[in-house]
Amino acid sequence: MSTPVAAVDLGATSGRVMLGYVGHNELSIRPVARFPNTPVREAGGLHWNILELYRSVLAGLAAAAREEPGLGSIGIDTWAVDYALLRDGRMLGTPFHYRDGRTAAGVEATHAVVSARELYAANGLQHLPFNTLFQLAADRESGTLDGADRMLLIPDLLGYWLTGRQVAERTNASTTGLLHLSNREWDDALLQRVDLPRGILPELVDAGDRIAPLLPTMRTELGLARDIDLIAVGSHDTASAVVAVPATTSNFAYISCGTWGLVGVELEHPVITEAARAANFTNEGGVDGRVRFLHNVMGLWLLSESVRTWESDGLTIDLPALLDAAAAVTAPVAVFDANDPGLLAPGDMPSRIAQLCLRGGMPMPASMAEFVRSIIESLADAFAAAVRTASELSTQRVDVIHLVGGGSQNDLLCRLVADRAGLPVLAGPVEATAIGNVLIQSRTLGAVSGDLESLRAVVAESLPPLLYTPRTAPG
Ligand code: LFR
Repeated sequence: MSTPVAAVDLGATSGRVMLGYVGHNELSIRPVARFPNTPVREAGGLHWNILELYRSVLAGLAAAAREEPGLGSIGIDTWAVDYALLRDGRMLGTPFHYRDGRTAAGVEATHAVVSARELYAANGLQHLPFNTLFQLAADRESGTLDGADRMLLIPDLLGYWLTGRQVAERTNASTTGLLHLSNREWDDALLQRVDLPRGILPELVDAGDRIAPLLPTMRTELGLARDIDLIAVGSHDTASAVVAVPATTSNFAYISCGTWGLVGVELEHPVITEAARAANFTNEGGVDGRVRFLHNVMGLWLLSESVRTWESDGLTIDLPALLDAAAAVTAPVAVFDANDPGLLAPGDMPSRIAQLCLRGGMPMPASMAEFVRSIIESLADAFAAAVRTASELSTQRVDVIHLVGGGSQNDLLCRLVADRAGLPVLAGPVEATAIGNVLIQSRTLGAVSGDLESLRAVVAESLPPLLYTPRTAPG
């Protein structure tokens, strides 16, 4: 029997604690707790309800310990870029949500001293207005940084509360914009140039490292029978998801589709050409030193924010029925730019989409079903285009697209991506992120061994993906 491990996986709309079991060529995973992640807006901005999330994580871990008293370890992953500021170990304020608008001031202040080109050469990141370095610059400009002596990314913050040790796991640290691409160490020269305090950044660790045992008080609180370690996993959720792509060839692209659609290829070396910068492709750090060469497409956010708008207008939405109705739409619908930055902030998504259609001279969706069809067609179009661009820019051949995460359950999306890309789509697993988290813990515990290819073979064997064959030739 394999040693059970607990994966804490927090996404932008919901969190979960899963129990995972990995043995030689077998893997299984089951949820022990699921809870919503609902941001809160106050006069000062949009925030994560971090204490509520932490409470839910603790309750989930306690449930995991009850179900599996022999629990072997814990790993934590969340969305990237966001952080808490601390002083003397205490959190200052409530972490901001990356969709908060305060970052514009940080982008401006940063670009005043270092150009977008220079930044790309140093950190290899696509420009996203919420990259950590822009958020920190905004905090410096507003005085929010004053008095802080530590910055902890969200998974590292939760890990600190569990173990008392402050670290920065490298895959997630790579999304800050403050790691140098050449050695993936904190970039002292850049920090100095952009006037951010080096001292707030903790020691770096790698996925697979043992961070520390849980604090004795936490062990008691969770009802754990013995000492266990918090193990660093790909703490950036997308890094964990890419670990669990059930690829059996090296010529694959991935789409990790949840709130965002992260579309790209895995590489050994970064690509920081001018063409890659212009296409806004990022070189994020992957597990085992791989490079996640990808582009952020808006993802299912477009759908969830539309549903939220309709519901706040008093409408009752039956999402499965709405998706069926969208699949049955036969009239041609508008394909808008799913990468449009105007779609980033929370708000009235249907109106913004209608505006995009109007500006593009495209037919306005006439019903809710047509709206949803238009969203999914537009996402599929952007996904297919990003796969093509990733392949061209990296010269990595792509024979198959792996679509993992929540979006892999959306039959229409998978079918349309296959058709628009002219490539087979292999859909699943849905819980790729938690599985990647479980696999890296299990490798550290010795339940499984080998490189990412061996881990992926275990996923492919245990959770075979669903094939969508394109009805068109490659475009
Ligand atoms: C996906 C994700 C993306 C990151 C975005 C913001 O959950 O982690 O990879 O760009 O959220 O953190």
